[in-house]
Amino acid sequence: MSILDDIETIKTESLKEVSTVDNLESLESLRLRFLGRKDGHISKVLQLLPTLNPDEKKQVGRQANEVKRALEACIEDKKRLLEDASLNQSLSQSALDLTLPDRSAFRGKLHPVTQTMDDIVSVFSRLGFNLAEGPEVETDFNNFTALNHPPDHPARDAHDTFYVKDLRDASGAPFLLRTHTSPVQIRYMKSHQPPLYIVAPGRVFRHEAVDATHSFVFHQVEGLAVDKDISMADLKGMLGLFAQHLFGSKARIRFRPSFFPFVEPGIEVDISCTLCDQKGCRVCKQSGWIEMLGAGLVHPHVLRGVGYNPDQVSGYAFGIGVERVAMFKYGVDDMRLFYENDIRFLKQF
Ligand code: FA5
Repeated sequence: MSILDDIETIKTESLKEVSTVDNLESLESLRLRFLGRKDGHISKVLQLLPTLNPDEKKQVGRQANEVKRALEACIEDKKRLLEDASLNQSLSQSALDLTLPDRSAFRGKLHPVTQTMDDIVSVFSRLGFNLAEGPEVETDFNNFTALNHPPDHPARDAHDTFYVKDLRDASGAPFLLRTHTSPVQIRYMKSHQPPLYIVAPGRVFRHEAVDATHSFVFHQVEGLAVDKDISMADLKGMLGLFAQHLFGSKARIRFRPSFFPFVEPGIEVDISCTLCDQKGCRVCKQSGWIEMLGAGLVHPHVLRGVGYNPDQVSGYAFGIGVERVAMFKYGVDDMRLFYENDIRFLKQF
């Protein structure tokens, strides 16, 4: 048998074996047997080349290389087929089911009181108000004195105050946890000139008994506008717009006379209960109205105290109870639910 016949035999046998081999290991050992550098059948043929005459050398060389290339391509195709088959097999055997829907992680969200506070601020910022902030630990001066509560004034008793032990300001007065957001008015007016329109959201503290509508830590959004010729009509118009933005076009407001030392006149503002169309429900306690905020025109003493001239500018201010708004918005009749942090309750908002 000539070398060319040997090459033909190698070709036929190797291609036949490649077609029948059924796993990657056998394919690799087949490759080494036929194409291995040292001992492979093809290499052995090529090693004979130096012993051949030039014509044979050319023919055998060409033939051997052609078979080598064909076999390499064939082995490569088979390898891909076997790899795919083995991947499919392991996928079908494993417990992984790629068609199952994912188990989405539970995402946290903002607390309903925070959402409500953000909503209130967003309504006022759309109406042209800027955001202002103040600290929770305040001076007695900003929380009371500058807001027209002189020392020993009985109105101070209306706010049961938490004092910060052993911490006193330069005048010797104790620091306190702010009892309302109104001191932000003082801070802002002292550092800005009118016209000014601000809202100041934040946490406030009162040493009060907790019940369905009272907490000892709660949130307020303070509003303040100081400009030329501000009147009660501006306050009423603005609060009416606010109520309609937040609770819908049917919402109405009503003013009741009240007293806060830092405004004159002082009022309390109720919003019509849109949950029951004012027919009476458990949230509005059958009255058709919900008390939501205190307000009034900034007292001339306060304006003078921050260096403004009450003959040239006037202003209105209001302080909204955020929890009360949240209760109304979500139809919750007990404020304590907001603080218990029961995930089943909070998940609803
Ligand atoms: C004040 O705090 C005034 N600073 C509001 C104000 C600002 C008046 C500017 C005039 C001008 P009052 O104590 O009424 O006012 O509180 C305002 C709102 O906070 C109330 O209408 C109520 O919605 C809410 N609120 C009062 N006390 C509590 C409490 N203990 N728990 C939860 N919300 C409360």
